[in-house]
Order: sequence, then structure tokens, then C-alpha cells
Amino acid sequence: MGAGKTTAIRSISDREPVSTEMPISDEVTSEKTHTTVALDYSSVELETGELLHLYGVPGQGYLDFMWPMVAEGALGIVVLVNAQQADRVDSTAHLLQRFGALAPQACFAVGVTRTDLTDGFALATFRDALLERGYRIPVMRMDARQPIQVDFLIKTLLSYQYARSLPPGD
Ligand SMILES: Nc1nc2c(ncn2[C@@H]2O[C@H](COP(=O)(O)OP(=O)(O)OP(=O)(O)O)[C@@H](O)[C@H]2O)c(=O)[nH]1
Ligand SMILES: [Mg+2]
Repeated sequence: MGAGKTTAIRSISDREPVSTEMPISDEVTSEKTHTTVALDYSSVELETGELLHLYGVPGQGYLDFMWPMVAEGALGIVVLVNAQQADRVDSTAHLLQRFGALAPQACFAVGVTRTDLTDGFALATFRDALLERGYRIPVMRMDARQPIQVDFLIKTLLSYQYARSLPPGD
């Protein structure tokens, strides 16, 4: 929650996203005034002219009935995690495991947000903890407010569809 899904989708969207934001009555922080109660949706045109559909779904377990609706046929899945979250490794691994089962065909990546607000956060340590659990996937910092960073993560993810080992050399 609050990892930046709505912000990221809005950052790179070609159109006004479909959003389901509701005011948070019991404000956790002053900057976060709304939360997504269902999902975010938008689209962005790729360089190839294809339309990429973007869906943002909450990661809380009690909303997991929505996950298959977006995971089925998905090209790629980004797990966004707020670096400030104390259980960031466990919660990311849990989501990767759940979505991996729902979308075995998809490519995966992890975007870590709010690292600028998280003292002592080390990306390498976080990535290694996921690696130890068997998740060998791109893991990068991403400020959801910065379109260029969101765009880069999405393009990295899409490029992984074509990733295979190199052909044997001579
Ligand atoms: N400082 C900082 N703020 C960030 C960064 N990434 C996102 N934010 C802010 O963090 C907040 C994220 O809020 P949302 O986009 O609503 O997050 P969400 O994942 O959609 O949240 P829920 O729908 O409630 O689960 C926004 O205020 C963003 O501006 C970052 O890298 N650094
Ligand atoms: Mg949201």
C-alpha cells in the first residue's frame, strides 16, 4: 500500500487514467490523502505503435480476487514496493510467488520506491534477499513520480520477453 502504483501509472499515461481513488479518512501521512479502492487502468502507446494496457491492483491479500483478472494473459508484472515498509522482502517475495502462479507466462520486475526517504536502504541487499529466495529478476529503484524512471522499468520488463541465453560462441 502506498508504493506508488497510481502515481506511476499516471506518470506515463497517454490519457486520463481510470482511477478509483477515495479519500483516506485516517491520514497516515500528510502527502497521502487518497487510496485506490479497486484498480487503476490506463494505456500508453509504445514506439512500435502498439497499445500497452496498464493495470494497477492493490497487493493486500483480501483484494486478491482481483489479481487473476489482470494477471491472465499479462505480458509483464511489476511488483512495486515501498522501501519504507519493514517487511519489504517478505511482502515482495509473497507477491512474486502469488503472481508467478497466476501468470506463469509473464515477465517480472520489482520497482522499489521511496528509497530517498528510507535511511540505510541498500538495493543490493534487497536484491540479494530476493535472489536467495530464487527470484532472479530485474530489481531497480524507481521514483513513481518520474515518468522517465517508470518508462525505463516498463521497457526493461518488456525487453525481457526476448531474453534468452546468448548463442554459444566459437
Ligand atoms: N519521495 C518519494 N515519493 C514517492 C516516490 N514514489 C512515489 N512517491 C509518492 O508516494 C505516494 C504514493 O502514493 P500512490 O501513488 O497513491 O500509491 P499507491 O501504491 O497507488 O497506493 P494505494 O492505492 O493506497 O495502495 C505519492 O504521494 C507519490 O508522490 C519516491 O520514489 N520518492
Ligand atoms: Mg493507488
